[in-house]
Amino acid sequence: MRPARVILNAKSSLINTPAWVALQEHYNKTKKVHMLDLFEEDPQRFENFSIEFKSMLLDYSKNRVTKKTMKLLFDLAKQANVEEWRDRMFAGEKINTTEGRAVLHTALRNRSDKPIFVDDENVMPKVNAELEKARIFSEKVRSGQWIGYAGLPITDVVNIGIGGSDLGPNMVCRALSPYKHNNIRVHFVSNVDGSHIEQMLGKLRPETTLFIVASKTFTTQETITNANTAKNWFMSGTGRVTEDDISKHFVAVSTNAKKVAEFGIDPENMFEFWDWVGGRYSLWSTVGLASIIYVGMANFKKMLEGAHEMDAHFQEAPLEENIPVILAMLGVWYGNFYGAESSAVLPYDHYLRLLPAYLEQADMESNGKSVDREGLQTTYTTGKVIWGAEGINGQHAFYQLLHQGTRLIPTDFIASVQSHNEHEHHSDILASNFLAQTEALMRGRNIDETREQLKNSGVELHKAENRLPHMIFEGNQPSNSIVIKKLTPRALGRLIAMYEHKIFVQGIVWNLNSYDQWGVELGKNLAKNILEELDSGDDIHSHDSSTKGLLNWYRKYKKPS
Ligand code: G6Q
Repeated sequence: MRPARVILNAKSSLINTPAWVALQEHYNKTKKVHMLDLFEEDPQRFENFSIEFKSMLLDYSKNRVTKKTMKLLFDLAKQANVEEWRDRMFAGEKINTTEGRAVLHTALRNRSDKPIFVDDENVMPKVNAELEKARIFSEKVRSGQWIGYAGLPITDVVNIGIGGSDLGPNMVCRALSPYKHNNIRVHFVSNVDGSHIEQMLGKLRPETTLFIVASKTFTTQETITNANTAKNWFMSGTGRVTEDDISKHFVAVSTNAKKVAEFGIDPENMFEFWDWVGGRYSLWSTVGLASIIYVGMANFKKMLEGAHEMDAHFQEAPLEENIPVILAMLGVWYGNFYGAESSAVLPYDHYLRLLPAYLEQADMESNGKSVDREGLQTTYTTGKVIWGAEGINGQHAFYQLLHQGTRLIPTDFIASVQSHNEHEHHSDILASNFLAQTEALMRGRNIDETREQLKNSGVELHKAENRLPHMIFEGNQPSNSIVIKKLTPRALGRLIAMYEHKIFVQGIVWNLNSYDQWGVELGKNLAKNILEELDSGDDIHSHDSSTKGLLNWYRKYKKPS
Protein backbone atom coordinates (compact mmCIF):
# COMPACT_ATOMS: atom_id res chain seq x y z
CA MET A 1 0.00 0.00 0.00
CA ARG A 2 1.14 3.54 -0.77
CA PRO A 3 2.49 5.34 2.33
CA ALA A 4 0.14 7.94 3.77
CA ARG A 5 0.68 11.53 2.71
CA VAL A 6 -0.06 12.88 6.17
CA ILE A 7 1.95 11.19 8.86
CA LEU A 8 -0.59 11.76 11.59
CA ASN A 9 -4.19 10.91 11.06
CA ALA A 10 -5.04 13.33 13.80
CA LYS A 11 -6.91 16.37 12.66
CA SER A 12 -7.07 19.90 13.97
CA SER A 13 -9.95 20.50 16.34
CA LEU A 14 -10.25 24.22 15.57
CA ILE A 15 -13.76 23.92 14.16
CA ASN A 16 -14.99 22.46 17.46
CA THR A 17 -13.72 25.32 19.59
CA PRO A 18 -16.26 27.66 21.27
CA ALA A 19 -15.50 30.73 19.16
CA TRP A 20 -15.71 28.77 15.90
CA VAL A 21 -18.93 27.01 16.89
CA ALA A 22 -20.49 30.33 17.89
CA LEU A 23 -19.62 31.77 14.49
CA GLN A 24 -21.02 28.73 12.72
CA GLU A 25 -24.33 29.09 14.58
CA HIS A 26 -24.42 32.80 13.84
CA TYR A 27 -23.74 32.10 10.17
CA ASN A 28 -26.57 29.54 10.04
CA LYS A 29 -28.99 32.16 11.36
CA THR A 30 -27.83 35.15 9.33
CA LYS A 31 -26.48 33.76 6.05
CA LYS A 32 -29.41 35.04 3.99
CA VAL A 33 -29.11 38.62 5.17
CA HIS A 34 -28.97 41.21 2.39
CA MET A 35 -26.66 44.17 2.95
CA LEU A 36 -29.29 46.53 1.61
CA ASP A 37 -31.47 45.65 4.63
CA LEU A 38 -28.53 46.20 6.95
CA PHE A 39 -28.04 49.68 5.49
CA GLU A 40 -31.74 50.45 5.88
CA GLU A 41 -31.78 49.26 9.48
CA ASP A 42 -28.77 51.34 10.48
CA PRO A 43 -28.45 54.85 9.03
CA GLN A 44 -25.08 55.12 10.79
CA ARG A 45 -23.73 51.99 9.17
CA PHE A 46 -20.87 53.78 7.42
CA GLU A 47 -19.79 55.43 10.69
CA ASN A 48 -20.12 52.16 12.57
CA PHE A 49 -18.15 50.09 10.09
CA SER A 50 -15.38 52.35 8.90
CA ILE A 51 -12.11 53.43 10.36
CA GLU A 52 -9.62 56.15 9.57
CA PHE A 53 -5.91 55.83 10.09
CA LYS A 54 -3.54 58.63 9.11
CA SER A 55 -4.47 59.45 5.53
CA MET A 56 -6.24 56.14 4.96
CA LEU A 57 -9.89 55.22 5.22
CA LEU A 58 -11.19 51.68 5.47
CA ASP A 59 -14.89 51.38 4.81
CA TYR A 60 -16.01 47.84 5.55
CA SER A 61 -19.70 48.60 5.86
CA LYS A 62 -20.44 46.86 2.55
CA ASN A 63 -19.92 43.46 4.11
CA ARG A 64 -22.41 40.85 5.25
CA VAL A 65 -21.75 41.56 8.88
CA THR A 66 -23.51 43.02 11.89
CA LYS A 67 -21.98 44.22 15.13
CA LYS A 68 -22.63 40.75 16.51
CA THR A 69 -20.74 39.15 13.60
CA MET A 70 -17.75 41.36 14.23
CA LYS A 71 -17.84 40.60 17.93
CA LEU A 72 -17.82 36.88 17.26
CA LEU A 73 -14.98 37.28 14.77
CA PHE A 74 -12.93 39.22 17.31
CA ASP A 75 -13.71 36.48 19.85
CA LEU A 76 -12.15 34.00 17.43
CA ALA A 77 -9.07 36.22 17.06
CA LYS A 78 -8.79 36.41 20.84
CA GLN A 79 -9.22 32.68 21.21
CA ALA A 80 -6.35 32.22 18.71
CA ASN A 81 -4.17 34.52 20.87
CA VAL A 82 -3.52 36.87 17.97
CA GLU A 83 -2.18 39.58 20.26
CA GLU A 84 0.23 37.26 22.01
CA TRP A 85 1.55 35.86 18.71
CA ARG A 86 1.86 39.39 17.31
CA ASP A 87 4.00 40.43 20.29
CA ARG A 88 6.14 37.33 19.88
CA MET A 89 6.74 38.15 16.23
CA PHE A 90 7.72 41.76 16.95
CA ALA A 91 9.98 40.60 19.80
CA GLY A 92 12.03 38.42 17.45
CA GLU A 93 10.92 35.03 18.73
CA LYS A 94 11.46 32.19 16.29
CA ILE A 95 7.83 31.83 15.29
CA ASN A 96 8.85 30.31 11.93
CA THR A 97 9.25 26.98 13.66
CA THR A 98 9.78 24.70 10.67
CA GLU A 99 12.83 26.74 9.65
CA GLY A 100 13.82 27.77 13.18
CA ARG A 101 13.79 31.45 12.28
CA ALA A 102 12.55 34.74 13.64
CA VAL A 103 10.15 36.74 11.46
CA LEU A 104 11.39 40.29 11.58
CA HIS A 105 10.62 42.23 8.44
CA THR A 106 9.25 44.74 10.96
CA ALA A 107 12.82 45.35 12.21
CA LEU A 108 13.77 46.55 8.72
CA ARG A 109 11.37 49.45 9.12
CA ASN A 110 11.83 50.00 12.82
CA ARG A 111 12.24 53.77 12.78
CA SER A 112 12.22 54.02 16.57
CA ASP A 113 15.25 53.70 18.81
CA LYS A 114 13.98 50.46 20.26
CA PRO A 115 16.43 47.57 20.03
CA ILE A 116 15.23 44.27 18.58
CA PHE A 117 16.99 41.09 19.59
CA VAL A 118 17.57 37.84 17.74
CA ASP A 119 19.65 35.29 19.64
CA ASP A 120 20.62 37.99 22.14
CA GLU A 121 21.95 40.27 19.40
CA ASN A 122 20.38 43.67 18.78
CA VAL A 123 19.85 43.57 15.01
CA MET A 124 19.14 47.28 14.61
CA PRO A 125 22.78 48.43 14.19
CA LYS A 126 23.28 46.09 11.24
CA VAL A 127 19.90 46.96 9.73
CA ASN A 128 20.78 50.65 9.87
CA ALA A 129 24.34 50.09 8.64
CA GLU A 130 23.07 48.24 5.57
CA LEU A 131 20.57 50.99 4.85
CA GLU A 132 23.37 53.54 5.11
CA LYS A 133 25.53 51.51 2.73
CA ALA A 134 22.62 51.43 0.26
CA ARG A 135 22.11 55.18 0.68
CA ILE A 136 25.72 55.96 -0.14
CA PHE A 137 25.76 53.62 -3.11
CA SER A 138 22.41 54.77 -4.48
CA GLU A 139 23.39 58.41 -4.21
CA LYS A 140 26.54 57.73 -6.20
CA VAL A 141 24.50 56.07 -8.93
CA ARG A 142 21.81 58.75 -8.88
CA SER A 143 24.27 61.64 -8.97
CA GLY A 144 26.31 60.14 -11.80
CA GLN A 145 29.38 59.65 -9.60
CA TRP A 146 29.24 55.90 -10.07
CA ILE A 147 31.03 55.54 -13.34
CA GLY A 148 31.00 52.48 -15.59
CA TYR A 149 34.01 50.97 -17.31
CA ALA A 150 33.76 53.42 -20.18
CA GLY A 151 33.66 56.48 -17.94
CA LEU A 152 29.90 56.99 -18.34
CA PRO A 153 27.24 57.24 -15.63
CA ILE A 154 24.56 54.58 -15.16
CA THR A 155 21.31 55.08 -17.05
CA ASP A 156 19.72 51.63 -16.62
CA VAL A 157 19.43 49.45 -13.55
CA VAL A 158 18.42 45.81 -14.06
CA ASN A 159 17.22 43.80 -11.08
CA ILE A 160 17.76 40.10 -11.66
CA GLY A 161 15.74 38.11 -9.15
CA ILE A 162 12.55 36.09 -8.85
CA GLY A 163 9.63 35.67 -6.45
CA GLY A 164 10.32 37.64 -3.30
CA SER A 165 13.46 39.09 -4.86
CA ASP A 166 11.45 40.54 -7.75
CA LEU A 167 7.77 41.13 -7.09
CA GLY A 168 8.18 43.50 -4.14
CA PRO A 169 10.79 45.90 -5.52
CA ASN A 170 9.13 45.82 -8.94
CA MET A 171 5.76 46.72 -7.43
CA VAL A 172 7.34 49.51 -5.35
CA CYS A 173 9.11 51.00 -8.39
CA ARG A 174 5.86 51.09 -10.35
CA ALA A 175 3.85 52.43 -7.42
CA LEU A 176 6.34 55.23 -6.72
CA SER A 177 7.24 56.05 -10.29
CA PRO A 178 6.02 59.67 -9.87
CA TYR A 179 9.06 60.01 -7.56
CA LYS A 180 11.51 58.46 -9.97
CA HIS A 181 14.89 59.73 -11.06
CA ASN A 182 14.67 61.49 -14.40
CA ASN A 183 17.69 59.89 -16.02
CA ILE A 184 17.62 56.38 -14.65
CA ARG A 185 15.38 53.59 -15.85
CA VAL A 186 14.79 50.43 -13.88
CA HIS A 187 14.07 46.97 -15.31
CA PHE A 188 13.24 43.60 -13.78
CA VAL A 189 14.24 40.22 -15.17
CA SER A 190 12.78 37.21 -13.42
CA ASN A 191 11.79 34.56 -15.93
CA VAL A 192 14.36 31.96 -16.93
CA ASP A 193 12.73 31.93 -20.35
CA GLY A 194 15.61 33.38 -22.38
CA SER A 195 13.16 35.64 -24.21
CA HIS A 196 12.81 37.77 -21.10
CA ILE A 197 16.48 38.64 -20.72
CA GLU A 198 17.05 38.75 -24.46
CA GLN A 199 14.35 41.39 -24.90
CA MET A 200 15.75 43.33 -21.99
CA LEU A 201 19.38 43.25 -23.07
CA GLY A 202 18.36 44.31 -26.56
CA LYS A 203 17.43 47.71 -25.12
CA LEU A 204 20.58 48.24 -23.06
CA ARG A 205 24.19 49.35 -23.46
CA PRO A 206 26.78 47.55 -21.32
CA GLU A 207 28.67 50.75 -20.57
CA THR A 208 25.69 52.40 -18.84
CA THR A 209 23.95 49.39 -17.27
CA LEU A 210 24.11 48.28 -13.66
CA PHE A 211 22.92 44.79 -12.76
CA ILE A 212 21.65 44.01 -9.28
CA VAL A 213 21.60 40.27 -8.69
CA ALA A 214 19.06 39.89 -5.90
CA SER A 215 18.87 36.45 -4.35
CA LYS A 216 18.61 35.57 -0.70
CA THR A 217 20.19 32.15 -1.23
CA PHE A 218 22.17 32.96 -4.37
CA THR A 219 21.43 29.43 -5.52
CA THR A 220 18.12 30.05 -7.30
CA GLN A 221 18.47 28.46 -10.73
CA GLU A 222 16.49 31.08 -12.63
CA THR A 223 18.34 34.01 -11.11
CA ILE A 224 21.83 32.56 -11.43
CA THR A 225 21.13 31.52 -15.03
CA ASN A 226 19.96 35.04 -15.89
CA ALA A 227 22.88 36.59 -14.00
CA ASN A 228 25.37 34.46 -15.94
CA THR A 229 23.73 35.39 -19.23
CA ALA A 230 23.94 39.05 -18.25
CA LYS A 231 27.59 38.66 -17.32
CA ASN A 232 28.40 36.98 -20.65
CA TRP A 233 26.52 39.72 -22.51
CA PHE A 234 28.45 42.34 -20.59
CA MET A 235 31.80 40.71 -21.27
CA SER A 236 31.19 40.14 -24.94
CA GLY A 237 29.72 43.63 -25.32
CA THR A 238 32.67 45.32 -23.72
CA GLY A 239 35.42 43.04 -24.95
CA ARG A 240 36.83 43.32 -21.44
CA VAL A 241 36.93 40.82 -18.63
CA THR A 242 38.74 42.53 -15.80
CA GLU A 243 37.41 42.13 -12.26
CA ASP A 244 37.34 45.89 -12.03
CA ASP A 245 34.96 46.20 -14.97
CA ILE A 246 32.59 43.65 -13.49
CA SER A 247 32.58 45.34 -10.12
CA LYS A 248 31.44 48.57 -11.74
CA HIS A 249 28.42 46.90 -13.33
CA PHE A 250 27.39 44.03 -11.05
CA VAL A 251 26.29 44.23 -7.43
CA ALA A 252 24.46 41.66 -5.32
CA VAL A 253 21.84 41.56 -2.60
CA SER A 254 22.05 38.33 -0.67
CA THR A 255 22.53 36.50 2.60
CA ASN A 256 25.15 34.24 1.00
CA ALA A 257 28.52 36.05 0.75
CA LYS A 258 30.37 32.91 -0.31
CA LYS A 259 28.21 32.28 -3.38
CA VAL A 260 28.27 35.96 -4.30
CA ALA A 261 32.07 35.91 -4.33
CA GLU A 262 32.09 32.67 -6.36
CA PHE A 263 29.92 34.38 -8.95
CA GLY A 264 32.55 37.07 -9.29
CA ILE A 265 30.92 39.95 -7.47
CA ASP A 266 33.16 41.92 -5.15
CA PRO A 267 31.95 41.34 -1.54
CA GLU A 268 32.31 45.12 -1.16
CA ASN A 269 29.46 45.38 -3.62
CA MET A 270 27.21 42.97 -1.75
CA PHE A 271 24.28 44.29 0.22
CA GLU A 272 23.30 42.01 3.01
CA PHE A 273 20.11 40.89 4.62
CA TRP A 274 19.39 38.08 7.03
CA ASP A 275 17.65 34.75 7.39
CA TRP A 276 14.97 36.32 9.59
CA VAL A 277 13.66 38.20 6.54
CA GLY A 278 11.39 36.01 4.41
CA GLY A 279 11.79 36.48 0.65
CA ARG A 280 8.22 37.70 0.15
CA TYR A 281 8.64 40.13 3.06
CA SER A 282 12.02 41.46 1.94
CA LEU A 283 11.18 44.58 -0.07
CA TRP A 284 11.99 46.67 3.04
CA SER A 285 15.58 45.40 3.05
CA THR A 286 18.30 46.04 0.50
CA VAL A 287 16.32 43.71 -1.78
CA GLY A 288 14.70 47.07 -2.44
CA LEU A 289 17.99 48.42 -3.83
CA ALA A 290 16.57 48.92 -7.33
CA SER A 291 13.73 50.94 -5.83
CA ILE A 292 16.16 52.87 -3.62
CA ILE A 293 18.14 53.92 -6.70
CA TYR A 294 14.97 54.69 -8.63
CA VAL A 295 13.15 56.86 -6.08
CA GLY A 296 16.01 57.82 -3.74
CA MET A 297 16.72 56.83 -0.15
CA ALA A 298 14.71 59.72 1.27
CA ASN A 299 11.54 58.39 -0.36
CA PHE A 300 12.41 54.80 0.51
CA LYS A 301 12.75 55.83 4.15
CA LYS A 302 9.37 57.52 4.02
CA MET A 303 7.94 54.21 2.85
CA LEU A 304 9.63 52.51 5.81
CA GLU A 305 8.16 55.14 8.11
CA GLY A 306 4.67 54.54 6.73
CA ALA A 307 5.07 50.81 7.33
CA HIS A 308 6.36 51.51 10.82
CA GLU A 309 3.25 53.59 11.51
CA MET A 310 1.10 50.66 10.45
CA ASP A 311 3.20 48.35 12.66
CA ALA A 312 2.51 50.62 15.63
CA HIS A 313 -1.21 50.68 14.82
CA PHE A 314 -1.26 46.89 14.55
CA GLN A 315 0.54 46.58 17.88
CA GLU A 316 -1.42 49.18 19.78
CA ALA A 317 -4.98 49.42 18.49
CA PRO A 318 -7.55 47.20 20.19
CA LEU A 319 -8.61 44.33 17.94
CA GLU A 320 -11.98 46.00 17.31
CA GLU A 321 -10.27 49.07 15.79
CA ASN A 322 -7.31 47.33 14.27
CA ILE A 323 -7.33 47.58 10.47
CA PRO A 324 -5.28 44.45 9.63
CA VAL A 325 -7.29 42.44 12.16
CA ILE A 326 -10.62 43.63 10.76
CA LEU A 327 -9.58 42.76 7.20
CA ALA A 328 -8.22 39.39 8.27
CA MET A 329 -11.34 38.41 10.16
CA LEU A 330 -13.62 39.45 7.30
CA GLY A 331 -11.57 37.15 5.10
CA VAL A 332 -12.02 34.32 7.59
CA TRP A 333 -15.77 34.99 7.69
CA TYR A 334 -16.17 34.61 3.93
CA GLY A 335 -13.62 31.85 3.44
CA ASN A 336 -14.55 29.58 6.31
CA PHE A 337 -18.25 30.22 6.72
CA TYR A 338 -19.57 31.39 3.34
CA GLY A 339 -17.15 29.11 1.49
CA ALA A 340 -15.65 31.86 -0.67
CA GLU A 341 -12.79 30.40 -2.67
CA SER A 342 -11.14 33.58 -3.83
CA SER A 343 -10.79 37.25 -3.13
CA ALA A 344 -10.01 40.02 -5.60
CA VAL A 345 -7.74 43.04 -5.17
CA LEU A 346 -8.87 45.89 -7.42
CA PRO A 347 -6.72 49.01 -7.40
CA TYR A 348 -8.20 52.14 -8.95
CA ASP A 349 -4.78 53.69 -9.34
CA HIS A 350 -2.63 52.89 -12.31
CA TYR A 351 0.52 53.04 -10.22
CA LEU A 352 -0.76 50.18 -8.07
CA ARG A 353 -1.23 47.87 -11.02
CA LEU A 354 1.36 45.38 -9.77
CA LEU A 355 -0.12 45.20 -6.28
CA PRO A 356 -2.40 42.22 -7.06
CA ALA A 357 0.54 40.14 -8.33
CA TYR A 358 2.58 41.09 -5.28
CA LEU A 359 -0.26 40.16 -2.93
CA GLU A 360 -0.85 36.88 -4.73
CA GLN A 361 2.56 35.77 -3.57
CA ALA A 362 2.45 37.41 -0.16
CA ASP A 363 -0.87 35.80 0.71
CA MET A 364 -0.90 32.49 -1.13
CA GLU A 365 2.68 31.49 -0.37
CA SER A 366 2.13 32.40 3.27
CA ASN A 367 -1.24 30.82 3.95
CA GLY A 368 -1.60 28.19 1.22
CA LYS A 369 -1.08 25.39 3.75
CA SER A 370 -3.10 22.40 4.89
CA VAL A 371 -1.13 21.26 7.91
CA ASP A 372 -1.22 23.31 11.09
CA ARG A 373 1.59 24.30 13.47
CA GLU A 374 1.25 21.05 15.34
CA GLY A 375 1.53 19.02 12.15
CA LEU A 376 -2.17 18.20 12.14
CA GLN A 377 -4.27 18.24 9.03
CA THR A 378 -6.62 21.21 8.90
CA THR A 379 -10.32 20.43 8.62
CA TYR A 380 -11.10 23.95 7.44
CA THR A 381 -10.07 25.90 4.39
CA THR A 382 -7.11 28.24 4.71
CA GLY A 383 -5.62 30.80 2.29
CA LYS A 384 -7.94 31.96 -0.46
CA VAL A 385 -7.02 32.40 -4.10
CA ILE A 386 -5.94 36.02 -4.39
CA TRP A 387 -6.22 37.63 -7.77
CA GLY A 388 -6.99 40.94 -9.35
CA ALA A 389 -6.06 43.67 -11.77
CA GLU A 390 -6.48 47.38 -12.20
CA GLY A 391 -10.10 47.99 -11.35
CA ILE A 392 -11.14 50.10 -14.24
CA ASN A 393 -9.77 47.65 -16.79
CA GLY A 394 -11.35 44.76 -14.91
CA GLN A 395 -14.76 46.39 -15.24
CA HIS A 396 -14.55 45.81 -18.97
CA ALA A 397 -13.28 42.28 -18.55
CA PHE A 398 -14.10 40.10 -15.54
CA TYR A 399 -16.51 42.15 -13.38
CA GLN A 400 -19.45 40.44 -15.08
CA LEU A 401 -18.70 37.39 -12.96
CA LEU A 402 -18.50 39.49 -9.81
CA HIS A 403 -21.89 41.02 -10.50
CA GLN A 404 -23.90 38.14 -11.90
CA GLY A 405 -21.82 34.98 -11.52
CA THR A 406 -22.61 32.16 -9.13
CA ARG A 407 -19.67 32.67 -6.79
CA LEU A 408 -19.20 34.84 -3.78
CA ILE A 409 -16.03 36.83 -4.34
CA PRO A 410 -15.19 39.39 -1.66
CA THR A 411 -13.24 42.32 -3.07
CA ASP A 412 -10.83 44.98 -1.90
CA PHE A 413 -11.22 48.22 -3.81
CA ILE A 414 -8.20 50.46 -3.39
CA ALA A 415 -8.38 54.06 -4.55
CA SER A 416 -6.43 57.24 -4.08
CA VAL A 417 -8.12 60.62 -4.04
CA GLN A 418 -5.36 62.95 -5.25
CA SER A 419 -3.71 61.72 -8.37
CA HIS A 420 -0.19 62.35 -9.57
CA ASN A 421 -1.36 63.64 -12.91
CA GLU A 422 -2.93 66.88 -14.03
CA HIS A 423 -5.95 65.31 -15.65
CA GLU A 424 -8.57 66.03 -13.01
CA HIS A 425 -11.40 64.95 -15.25
CA HIS A 426 -9.83 61.50 -15.66
CA SER A 427 -9.50 61.21 -11.88
CA ASP A 428 -13.16 62.00 -11.35
CA ILE A 429 -14.22 59.40 -13.91
CA LEU A 430 -11.98 56.86 -12.18
CA ALA A 431 -13.38 57.70 -8.74
CA SER A 432 -16.97 57.64 -9.91
CA ASN A 433 -16.46 54.17 -11.32
CA PHE A 434 -14.87 52.90 -8.12
CA LEU A 435 -17.77 54.27 -6.08
CA ALA A 436 -20.40 53.02 -8.50
CA GLN A 437 -18.96 49.51 -8.57
CA THR A 438 -18.99 49.02 -4.82
CA GLU A 439 -22.52 50.39 -4.70
CA ALA A 440 -23.72 48.18 -7.55
CA LEU A 441 -22.12 45.09 -6.06
CA MET A 442 -23.86 45.76 -2.78
CA ARG A 443 -27.28 46.97 -3.98
CA GLY A 444 -27.82 44.91 -7.06
CA ARG A 445 -31.01 45.67 -8.99
CA ASN A 446 -34.35 43.98 -8.44
CA ILE A 447 -37.03 43.27 -11.00
CA ASP A 448 -39.08 46.39 -10.32
CA GLU A 449 -36.06 48.64 -10.58
CA THR A 450 -35.05 46.90 -13.79
CA ARG A 451 -38.53 47.40 -15.30
CA GLU A 452 -38.50 51.03 -14.27
CA GLN A 453 -35.14 51.56 -15.84
CA LEU A 454 -36.18 49.94 -19.10
CA LYS A 455 -39.30 52.07 -19.16
CA ASN A 456 -37.35 55.26 -18.55
CA SER A 457 -34.99 54.46 -21.36
CA GLY A 458 -37.94 54.25 -23.73
CA VAL A 459 -38.07 50.47 -24.14
CA GLU A 460 -41.51 48.96 -24.65
CA LEU A 461 -41.79 46.63 -21.68
CA HIS A 462 -43.79 43.87 -23.40
CA LYS A 463 -40.98 43.55 -25.91
CA ALA A 464 -38.32 43.32 -23.21
CA GLU A 465 -39.91 40.74 -20.87
CA ASN A 466 -37.55 37.93 -21.95
CA ARG A 467 -34.58 40.17 -21.31
CA LEU A 468 -35.62 40.99 -17.76
CA PRO A 469 -34.18 37.97 -15.89
CA HIS A 470 -30.79 38.65 -17.43
CA MET A 471 -30.82 42.22 -16.22
CA ILE A 472 -31.46 41.52 -12.57
CA PHE A 473 -28.54 41.79 -10.18
CA GLU A 474 -28.77 39.92 -6.89
CA GLY A 475 -26.27 42.31 -5.29
CA ASN A 476 -25.09 41.50 -1.76
CA GLN A 477 -21.52 41.11 -3.03
CA PRO A 478 -19.15 42.24 -0.28
CA SER A 479 -16.38 44.75 -0.73
CA ASN A 480 -13.90 46.70 1.36
CA SER A 481 -13.00 50.17 0.22
CA ILE A 482 -9.49 51.25 1.10
CA VAL A 483 -9.10 54.89 0.18
CA ILE A 484 -5.90 56.85 0.56
CA LYS A 485 -5.50 60.58 0.14
CA LYS A 486 -2.53 60.25 -2.20
CA LEU A 487 -0.23 57.43 -3.18
CA THR A 488 2.89 58.76 -1.47
CA PRO A 489 5.83 56.62 -0.30
CA ARG A 490 4.45 56.79 3.25
CA ALA A 491 0.95 55.76 2.15
CA LEU A 492 2.39 52.86 0.16
CA GLY A 493 4.34 51.68 3.19
CA ARG A 494 1.19 51.69 5.30
CA LEU A 495 -0.77 49.85 2.65
CA ILE A 496 1.75 47.04 2.17
CA ALA A 497 2.30 46.60 5.91
CA MET A 498 -1.47 46.49 6.39
CA TYR A 499 -1.71 43.51 4.05
CA GLU A 500 1.31 41.79 5.61
CA HIS A 501 -0.33 41.95 9.02
CA LYS A 502 -3.67 40.83 7.65
CA ILE A 503 -1.93 37.73 6.30
CA PHE A 504 -0.23 37.23 9.68
CA VAL A 505 -3.53 37.37 11.58
CA GLN A 506 -5.19 34.88 9.27
CA GLY A 507 -2.23 32.54 9.64
CA ILE A 508 -2.57 32.70 13.41
CA VAL A 509 -6.32 32.09 13.33
CA TRP A 510 -5.78 29.08 11.05
CA ASN A 511 -2.88 27.99 13.25
CA LEU A 512 -0.41 27.95 10.34
CA ASN A 513 3.22 28.82 9.98
CA SER A 514 2.85 31.59 7.40
CA TYR A 515 6.59 31.99 6.97
CA ASP A 516 7.80 28.77 5.41
CA GLN A 517 7.10 27.62 1.83
CA TRP A 518 7.86 23.92 1.58
CA GLY A 519 5.27 23.67 -1.16
CA VAL A 520 7.64 25.20 -3.69
CA GLU A 521 10.32 22.59 -3.09
CA LEU A 522 9.01 19.43 -4.76
CA GLY A 523 8.63 20.83 -8.27
CA LYS A 524 12.09 22.45 -8.02
CA ASN A 525 13.70 19.13 -7.13
CA LEU A 526 11.93 17.23 -9.86
CA ALA A 527 12.96 19.86 -12.40
CA LYS A 528 16.63 19.22 -11.60
CA ASN A 529 16.30 15.55 -12.52
CA ILE A 530 14.26 16.28 -15.61
CA LEU A 531 16.81 18.84 -16.81
CA GLU A 532 19.43 16.09 -16.84
CA GLU A 533 17.08 13.78 -18.72
CA LEU A 534 16.34 16.46 -21.32
CA ASP A 535 20.02 16.73 -22.10
CA SER A 536 20.80 13.00 -22.10
CA GLY A 537 20.23 10.73 -25.06
CA ASP A 538 19.25 7.81 -22.83
CA ASP A 539 15.86 6.15 -22.95
CA ILE A 540 13.60 7.38 -20.23
CA HIS A 541 12.05 4.77 -17.98
CA SER A 542 11.17 6.75 -14.91
CA HIS A 543 8.10 8.98 -14.34
CA ASP A 544 4.42 8.38 -14.87
CA SER A 545 3.28 7.85 -18.44
CA SER A 546 2.10 11.45 -18.83
CA THR A 547 5.37 13.08 -17.72
CA LYS A 548 7.36 10.53 -19.73
CA GLY A 549 5.20 11.15 -22.82
CA LEU A 550 5.60 14.91 -22.54
CA LEU A 551 9.32 14.63 -21.98
CA ASN A 552 9.83 12.41 -25.00
CA TRP A 553 7.70 14.65 -27.19
CA TYR A 554 9.75 17.64 -26.10
CA ARG A 555 12.99 15.81 -26.85
CA LYS A 556 11.75 14.71 -30.25
CA TYR A 557 10.97 18.22 -31.43
CA LYS A 558 13.86 19.83 -29.63
CA LYS A 559 16.22 18.02 -32.00
CA PRO A 560 17.01 20.23 -34.95
CA SER A 561 15.11 18.82 -37.95
C1 G6Q B 1 9.55 33.98 -0.90
C2 G6Q B 1 9.96 32.74 -1.51
C3 G6Q B 1 10.45 32.84 -2.92
C4 G6Q B 1 11.86 33.39 -3.06
C5 G6Q B 1 12.37 33.11 -4.47
C6 G6Q B 1 13.73 33.69 -4.72
O1 G6Q B 1 9.18 34.08 0.23
O2 G6Q B 1 10.85 32.09 -0.69
O3 G6Q B 1 9.60 33.59 -3.73
O4 G6Q B 1 11.87 34.76 -2.79
O5 G6Q B 1 12.38 31.73 -4.70
O6 G6Q B 1 14.65 33.18 -3.81
P1 G6Q B 1 16.08 33.79 -3.69
O7 G6Q B 1 15.94 35.19 -3.22
O8 G6Q B 1 16.81 32.93 -2.69
O9 G6Q B 1 16.69 33.73 -5.05
